Amino acid sequence: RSDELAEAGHEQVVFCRDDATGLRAIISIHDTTLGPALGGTRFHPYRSEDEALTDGLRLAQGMTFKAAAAGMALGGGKAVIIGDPAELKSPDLLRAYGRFIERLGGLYVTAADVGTTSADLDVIGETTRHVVGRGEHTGGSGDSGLSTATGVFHAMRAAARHVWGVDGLRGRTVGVEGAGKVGSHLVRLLVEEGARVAVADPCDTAVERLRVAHGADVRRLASVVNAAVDVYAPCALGATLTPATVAGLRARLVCGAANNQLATSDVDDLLTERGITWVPDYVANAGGLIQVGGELWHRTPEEVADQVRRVGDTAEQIVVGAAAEGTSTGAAADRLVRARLAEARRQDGRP
Ligand code: NAI
Ligand code: K
Repeated sequence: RSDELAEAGHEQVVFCRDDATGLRAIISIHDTTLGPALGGTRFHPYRSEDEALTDGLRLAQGMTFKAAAAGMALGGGKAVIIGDPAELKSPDLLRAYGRFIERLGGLYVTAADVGTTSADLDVIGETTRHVVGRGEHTGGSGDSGLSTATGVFHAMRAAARHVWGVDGLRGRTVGVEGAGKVGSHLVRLLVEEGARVAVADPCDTAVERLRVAHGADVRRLASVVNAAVDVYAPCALGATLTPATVAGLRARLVCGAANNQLATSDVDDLLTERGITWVPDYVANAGGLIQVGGELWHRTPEEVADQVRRVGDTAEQIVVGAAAEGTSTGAAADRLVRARLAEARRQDGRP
């Protein structure tokens, strides 16, 4: 395992196995300083247990940062189930998995991720109380794409004020990569704001739906990362910011929903050197976590919407703070997170 992960200092890692259903899962709890570790369950055909562990540990740490940056009383955790969901997933396996979560007594709370759906969470919820993100008919808050898109939108507006010195995105051209559950809502919010939108998505139906809804306000490009746009919004896959794409970026602002946007950690500094403002991914895309966290505390939709709006305030604090201190935005966001964790430990009387 990499030194980086060893240094991350996870609190607890639980290996789960149920031979009757073929379940092999790893629950990684990174940090519970701020609250219970919340993070989704990824169901993926990892090639080895080691690969699954590495992915789970990395994702769990990411959740600690996402929750702390959003100012939530939540820690970071994530679970991975090893196997092809299309072949291995069964109600019995999900129920067996739920029993393992239940045993942790609420220290870990699960949600959906790649390979799991709200319907799966309903089944997991038959054997554990510690699950959020279920369907609306079973008391959950439903799909989180709109909350995530709204948070990205507020972050983008706040950062745009810093970049161009004027409020709003009217007249700016925004390149949205990925027109899925998040990207499609983001496109609508941008069009309503008066921005021009270019979308890239290999899926014809996803783009066609947007063209029908918004007409000439949305055009399609094969790729937006190096297109002539003011803002680049990665909302598909991670790792699209590489030394090569950053060298070719024409946008002055990067703000999107995709997780782990930096292909390598040095890209953060390359963006700063080129004078491009990057809203760190885990800051911009916290809206979904805010929504499912709201389920835990029985928040009203208005309270959740208000906290999603504050994603913009956090983004502003980070881009302004980075500029003032002459660091990258990634470093400024990490500083904010470490300060919040240290403050919480101090209040608990912990070293
Ligand atoms: P999704 O699966 O609904 O949509 C992704 C879209 O990207 C699909 O339409 C797909 O065709 C398209 N796509 C795939 N490869 C592409 C490429 N190379 N170029 C352009 N488009 C491509 O996923 P969703 O839920 O919209 O999430 C988007 C991203 O945001 C993911 O990285 C996800 O991890 C992240 N995210 C999502 C949250 C949520 O609440 N849904 C919360 C936080 C992060
Ligand atoms: K997620």
